Amino acid sequence: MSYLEIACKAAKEAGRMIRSRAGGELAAEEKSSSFDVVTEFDKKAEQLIRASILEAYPDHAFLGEEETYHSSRPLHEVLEAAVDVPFLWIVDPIDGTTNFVHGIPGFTVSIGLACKGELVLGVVYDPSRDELFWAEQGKGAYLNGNPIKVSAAEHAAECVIATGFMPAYRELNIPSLASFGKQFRGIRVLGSAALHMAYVACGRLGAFWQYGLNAWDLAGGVVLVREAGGMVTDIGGGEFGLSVQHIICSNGKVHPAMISCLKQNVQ
Ligand code: 2AM
Ligand code: CA
Ligand code: CA
Ligand code: CA
Repeated sequence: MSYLEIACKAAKEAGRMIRSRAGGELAAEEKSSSFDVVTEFDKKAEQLIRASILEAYPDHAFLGEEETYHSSRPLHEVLEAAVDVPFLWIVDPIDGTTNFVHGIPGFTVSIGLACKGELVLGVVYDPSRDELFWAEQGKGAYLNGNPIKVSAAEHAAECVIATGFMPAYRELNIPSLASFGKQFRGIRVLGSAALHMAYVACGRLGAFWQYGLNAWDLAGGVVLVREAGGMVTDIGGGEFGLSVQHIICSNGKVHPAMISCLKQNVQ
């Protein structure tokens, strides 16, 4: 099986497993705070994906959100070293754990593959809607087998956009809502960064921005957005890299409007 087939299969298996448990009697354990929770299913899904990938490719490296939490090696060090790693799989087993715990649709499985620090493949699976998004560098982006493209909207007023709130950046992000709200058609907070990126890729959203994300939140979505004809940069319009935490994804056309709204926010 190809890398893409393995990633799609693992995402679907993990997604089906978690779908049956969403909103049920889940023991949500607090990680850093009550805003940061994990369940046994985040861990089980990650183990399932890890096992599928490493069984197929035993010499590949693996970075999962939940195992990283217990690792003594700082994340920035792992990401800086990624340029020398031929194959690094970056996995968020449940992106949108808060949705999952509360039984709200919009939690996803996100899998990305980086070769020497560059993302080359991304898969995002939304089990609630049975939507599988995938993309491979140079080969286009797809939703359940059909090619997808970013929105053709030229102007902010034609676009619905989305964001998310990391607790540490809540104060910083709230003022920007006013300037986005004046220019764009609507703002959504769906609760999964990977889902937001998949929705930018298929044109449902015109753009997405968020402060404070980590590589596993983004790894599945970056190639999707790029292959669908969109743009991924840092919050100032600078180049994306695995260590970038403040992000803008868009259809490209409204990227300047996004940057300008966020600049107003910082001033
Ligand atoms: P997670 O569910 O995998 O933790 C929601 O704003 C987005 O931010 C999700 O992609 C979510 O990923 C991520 N996120 C990470 N840590 C978070 C936290 N402590 N609180 C809220 N969202 C968090
Ligand atoms: Ca988390
Ligand atoms: Ca996440
Ligand atoms: Ca997660």
